Amino acid sequence: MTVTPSRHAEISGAGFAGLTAAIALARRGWSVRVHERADQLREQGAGIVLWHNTLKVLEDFGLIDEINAGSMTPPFYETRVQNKIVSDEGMPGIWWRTMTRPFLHSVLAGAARREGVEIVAGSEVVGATEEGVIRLASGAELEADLVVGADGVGSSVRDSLGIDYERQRSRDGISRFLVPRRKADLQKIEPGTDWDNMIDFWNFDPRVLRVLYTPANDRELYLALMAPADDVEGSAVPIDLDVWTSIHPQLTPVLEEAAKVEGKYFGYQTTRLEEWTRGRVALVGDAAHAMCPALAQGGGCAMANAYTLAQAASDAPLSELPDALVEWERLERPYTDRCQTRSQHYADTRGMSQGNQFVGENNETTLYDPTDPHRHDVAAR
Ligand code: 5PR
Repeated sequence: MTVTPSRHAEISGAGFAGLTAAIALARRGWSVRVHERADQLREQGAGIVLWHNTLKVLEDFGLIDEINAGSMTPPFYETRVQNKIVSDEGMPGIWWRTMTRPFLHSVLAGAARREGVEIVAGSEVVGATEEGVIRLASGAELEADLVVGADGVGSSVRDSLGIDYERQRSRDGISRFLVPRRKADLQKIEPGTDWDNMIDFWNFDPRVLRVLYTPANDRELYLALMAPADDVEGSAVPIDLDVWTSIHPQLTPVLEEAAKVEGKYFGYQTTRLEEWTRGRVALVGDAAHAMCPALAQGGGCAMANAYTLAQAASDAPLSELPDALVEWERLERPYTDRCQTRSQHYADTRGMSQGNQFVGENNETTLYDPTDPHRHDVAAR
């Protein structure tokens, strides 16, 4: 690890990408300030699956014990269509953990603070320049050697630099909930089912409504409810309990819990930027590459790219930092581009209903190791 003192980074966004970049930079000797426009530092989202690529980053940060203590690996990954099992696999050889987003966020925020990162809540970054100056909503301007735009799909950092992008939408979308497990009640309905499995329940007839059931720990269950955007009842939040229980009656206890939660429906989308960097500014996470969640790699690519960005920026002489960012994008972006294309494909075709797709080239980013210094050797040969 190169330790490069007296380098300073300003980061917009204290989500998973921004905090990962912050930790990785601070561990390489940078002084780091993270701006979060929300008044409180917390994660609004529900659940997440982390794979090898992100777990390697968390391992490098020394956070695996903490992550393990608050997460789980479901014994099987099961897919059902019209409540018939089409695949049920133990995901051999794949390192994966399920957890809640608030939990992952608190682990990252805690680690960032321990590494000396300054996190400022209620501080909104409205723009940046390629010379490395950020502008706050308050009018203040701050200079940095590196600016990281980790400010989400609506990124002000990206838009202030005039970086153009395409947006591709899918016909489906999702609302997500954290609810109590209610395992005993589920077992009363289906005693033979292992309610610790991750189960992807698809239904096409009489209507397209899908429930992705993901235990996140002993107490909490992550439910993702997918419906076409043009299904007014199916995409309503709070959810229409009668509609959902009529299609998925075996999930009634946990759907009842989801119906109590406010929630928000998000349409699936992919954004592709003309470039991820401009001068001393680099974009990571949804600011750079919003993607469909089919392969569960939005957070994974965000954290992997934030980590490798910190590496690339630390290894370069400061005067050559803009070129180093261009080179970082050239090396790392193709993995994310391919993952976005695959995830969009599975969203458009509803192909996850065919059973476990975590095989072959679909696992390219899942199994990626951002901490391996030789990771590009094969591609370069
Ligand atoms: N997999 C995961 C997930 O959270 C979602 C999807 C697939 C882990 C929804 O966010 O296809 O929608 C999906």
